[in-house]
Amino acid sequence: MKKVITYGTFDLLHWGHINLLKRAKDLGDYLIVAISSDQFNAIKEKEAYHSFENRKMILEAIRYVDEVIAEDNWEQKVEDVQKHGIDVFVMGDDWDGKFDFLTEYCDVVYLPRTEGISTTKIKTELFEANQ
Ligand code: C2G
Repeated sequence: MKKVITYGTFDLLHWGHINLLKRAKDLGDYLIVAISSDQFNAIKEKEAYHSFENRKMILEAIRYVDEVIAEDNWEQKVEDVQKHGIDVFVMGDDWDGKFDFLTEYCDVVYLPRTEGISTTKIKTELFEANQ
């Protein structure tokens, strides 16, 4: 069984996230998603609308996702890859090159980001629409 992992906040889930998750799953047989905890989001200077628990519940409902774990820090990726027997690490290419150190442990794939959608865009447009 080929195992794939990806990391992210996945707040206000949208079709760009789904595109990423679908392509990630297509690279193997089992997809683990490590969702940033609320505490780690603070470190990333991101404030998610949905709590970790609710973002986890939403991701677990997606057909492409087989398991959801917590992402609590920047340093856990090597341990996660080894502990879960990961074959492929996947991220959107806004992270291109940032996780190449993992090539020692698994394949590293950066997939093109989906243009035209982002959580920030959703927040901004909803805010402006309600002025
Ligand atoms: N993504 C995408 N297309 C978009 C928006 C997001 O392909 N239009 C991808 C991102 O490239 C990322 C994933 O969806 O691979 C999750 O995006 P975010 O929730 O914004 O995650 P991020 O804050 O980048 O967290 O340790 C890694 C970090 O936790 C990544």
